[in-house]
Amino acid sequence: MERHTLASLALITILVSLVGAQSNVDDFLANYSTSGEQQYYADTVANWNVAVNLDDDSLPGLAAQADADLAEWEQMMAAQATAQFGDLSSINDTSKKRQLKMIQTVGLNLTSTDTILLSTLIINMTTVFNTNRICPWSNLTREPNCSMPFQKWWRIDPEMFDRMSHSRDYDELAYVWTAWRNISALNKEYFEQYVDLSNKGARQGGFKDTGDYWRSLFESEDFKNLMDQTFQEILPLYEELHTYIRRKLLAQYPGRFKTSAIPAHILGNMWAQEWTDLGDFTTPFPDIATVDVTAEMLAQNYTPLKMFHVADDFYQSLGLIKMNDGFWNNSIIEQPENRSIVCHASAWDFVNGQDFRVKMCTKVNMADLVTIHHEMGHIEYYMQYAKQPLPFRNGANPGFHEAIGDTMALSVVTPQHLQKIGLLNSTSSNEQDINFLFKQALGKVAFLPFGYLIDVWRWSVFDGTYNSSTYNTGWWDLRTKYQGIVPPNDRPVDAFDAGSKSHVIDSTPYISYFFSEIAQFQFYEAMCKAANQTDALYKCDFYQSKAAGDLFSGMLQLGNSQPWPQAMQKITGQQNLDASAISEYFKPLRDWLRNENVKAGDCYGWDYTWPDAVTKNLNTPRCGSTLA
Ligand SMILES: *[C@@H]1O[C@H](CO)[C@@H](O)[C@H](O)[C@H]1NC(C)=O
Ligand SMILES: *[C@@H]1O[C@H](CO)[C@@H](O)[C@H](O)[C@H]1NC(C)=O
Ligand SMILES: *[C@@H]1O[C@H](CO)[C@@H](O)[C@H](O)[C@H]1NC(C)=O
Ligand SMILES: *[C@@H]1O[C@H](CO)[C@@H](O)[C@H](O)[C@H]1NC(C)=O
Ligand SMILES: *[C@@H]1O[C@H](CO)[C@@H](O)[C@H](O)[C@H]1NC(C)=O
Ligand SMILES: *[C@@H]1O[C@H](CO)[C@@H](O)[C@H](O)[C@H]1NC(C)=O
Ligand SMILES: *[C@@H]1O[C@H](CO)[C@@H](O)[C@H](O)[C@H]1NC(C)=O
Ligand SMILES: *[C@@H]1O[C@H](CO)[C@@H](O)[C@H](O)[C@H]1NC(C)=O
Ligand SMILES: *[C@@H]1O[C@H](CO)[C@@H](O)[C@H](O)[C@H]1NC(C)=O
Ligand SMILES: *[C@@H]1O[C@H](CO)[C@@H](O)[C@H](O)[C@H]1NC(C)=O
Ligand SMILES: *[C@@H]1O[C@H](CO)[C@@H](O)[C@H](O)[C@H]1NC(C)=O
Ligand SMILES: CC(=O)N[C@H]1CO[C@H](CO)[C@@H](O)[C@@H]1O
Ligand SMILES: [Zn+2]
Repeated sequence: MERHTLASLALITILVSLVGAQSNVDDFLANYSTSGEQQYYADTVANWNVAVNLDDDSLPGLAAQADADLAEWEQMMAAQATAQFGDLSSINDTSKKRQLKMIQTVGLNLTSTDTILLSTLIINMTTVFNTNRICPWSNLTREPNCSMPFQKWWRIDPEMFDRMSHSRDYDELAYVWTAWRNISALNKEYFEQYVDLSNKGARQGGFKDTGDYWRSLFESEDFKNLMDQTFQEILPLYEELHTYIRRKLLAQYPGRFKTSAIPAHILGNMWAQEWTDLGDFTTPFPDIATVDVTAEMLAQNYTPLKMFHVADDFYQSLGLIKMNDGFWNNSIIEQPENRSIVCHASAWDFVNGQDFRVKMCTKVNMADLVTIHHEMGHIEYYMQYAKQPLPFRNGANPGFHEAIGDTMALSVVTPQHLQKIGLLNSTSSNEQDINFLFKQALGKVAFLPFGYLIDVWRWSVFDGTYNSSTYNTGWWDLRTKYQGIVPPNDRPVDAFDAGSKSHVIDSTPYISYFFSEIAQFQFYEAMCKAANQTDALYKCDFYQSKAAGDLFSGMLQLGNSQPWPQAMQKITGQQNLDASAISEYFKPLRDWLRNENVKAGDCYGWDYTWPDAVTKNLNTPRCGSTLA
């Protein structure tokens, strides 16, 4: 492959500006798409290879080089576009103008050397994350047993995840939680270097810092404010759930905590981001048949492959595009025995219109069935917009991308649908409905403050509000303020607890998940209307509705060819992100929780400061203030 040095890049820029006047926009854009497909393909292959084989030391270097080649090509095209078309004031066609504007913006603008360094830092952090292990906990002595052979030590996935979900031993949970953060702290120096370098690239790309660049992808004036307003809208719902769950946890772990904010390690998840696994002792009506179909899936000998086919069938039932041969041939859907891979599920677009893959360490359970629909949503979006010009082969914004598969899953997990596919004998009753909505809330409502705060934290890191000596105190300020949780022990001064989350160290923006959690209910509501579903929103299953599928694909096919409010309009008939659909969905549960919390005479909220909250009693926060 031809390599351009910086000097030749400058020369090309000069040459192009001399002869550029004659070139025409269509030629330039056609060339951009053709050569871009090759560039993106090569880079995607190199990064895929690393993710599926962390044991091969030669692969990270190749991926970093591929990233640098791609970056160099993007910079060259940006320079050409600017040399030929200047500030685009002479381009009248809005679509072409939008494409050229995107081509002229490279985001992180770094030299090859710096791009390689940046990629290497991220890969190194990912490797630390995915290859370290901790000593297993001994049930006998109730402490870690480091005499076990290394092969039996616990990985983040599946062993640590499994213990965080299923252990009900307060001390074991605290051990796993803390040990994982000890590993995370190994990445702190890498992360500091990553922040500096990424910011340098953002500034050289014309942005204030990396957070400014990431937010620009949403094309919204005052995006921070839009997110904060949206969060405030759903906060009262979160507080009802928080209050209810805290009461259950106080009963489950009597005397173990006295804080109004909940200890972060007992919420059934490594990051307390979803509380779904607390169902065994928090379900509103425990005697009613469970809405979790994991046991039934196991009884029916479901395999990961079968789960993927169930998802593909659902998409096809709406008339959407089915997964292609390459998808089935090349995806990795089970954790290999013989090597480390990045287990965190992901969906890959090789940007050549044919090659789409998922990588996932699938387990047979209901949560992974939902995750499969999520990842397949990314693939469906890739396939739907594959015919767009290259610059538009993206989600309407990054939040849309996260919402596609989740919108499908909202329909799939309804008892109504699970009954249709033979996984549940529905006994539709009020109690079952509340159990169902409660399970959904442990996943989706519990997630809202977490989905919001990750990037509130990172924006503040990138803009310098937090520096390396305040990473951790800043992190816990936000965790307590928004989620109402506290760490189970005093954190060491050099801790890097934010780095315990994969998206933070692999440089994946996160606010998109928050956006998605709101928008997916808007999409779902719109598709339910198209399918003529007139019952309560949370009961809607649009399985087999071509009308719903057509509405969806009309939006998906747009890709990023128009600003996201246009895509929102296309599916919902209006342009705004809006929490009214999620609020309507959870309304029966919110009323039920309110009633329970009031009956128990409980207080709402928590102390917003950390670590002071650790020493305060439960009843200090805003008793009754959200009861109005
Ligand atoms: C596009 O590529 C063709 C051949 O690859 C070349 O002749 C033409 O000048 C290019 N056009 C532009 C606008 O770069
Ligand atoms: C992974 O890398 C190791 C070390 O280079 C190599 O032996 C192995 O064959 C690779 N596995 C796959 C599936 O590529
Ligand atoms: C763009 O529009 C302006 C004013 O509408 C017109 O004068 C100009 O010729 C147009 N340019 C092109 C390239 O079509
Ligand atoms: C990445 O990790 C490798 C292996 O541990 C190390 O040699 C290299 O210096 C690290 N790279 C950076 C940029 O820190
Ligand atoms: C410890 O107990 C848990 C159940 O609480 C069990 O799943 C696990 O296998 C036990 N571990 C060992 C090493 O026996
Ligand atoms: C610790 O692990 C070793 C090696 O497997 C085993 O022999 C020993 O019994 C374990 N100790 C406890 C307390 O579980
Ligand atoms: C975490 O690291 C600290 C030292 O920084 C050590 O004292 C502690 O025992 C470790 N905890 C676990 C659970 O690994
Ligand atoms: C990238 O940085 C170089 C060197 O500072 C600069 O010449 C170029 O205009 C920048 N490109 C973009 C697209 O910002
Ligand atoms: C998928 O695998 C089958 C069987 O090995 C093969 O015939 C087919 O060409 C492959 N298709 C793609 C697109 O990889
Ligand atoms: C539903 O009930 C029937 C009859 O009792 C039983 O055979 C079947 O296994 C049940 N299916 C599920 C999914 O529970
Ligand atoms: C939905 O209902 C409307 C009005 O009754 C009807 O015109 C339309 O065909 C129905 N659509 C579907 C998909 O059933
Ligand atoms: C109520 C509200 O937020 N309205 C906004 C909806 O979106 C349009 C266009 O994006 C804005 O102009 C409105 O202010
Ligand atoms: Zn995703």
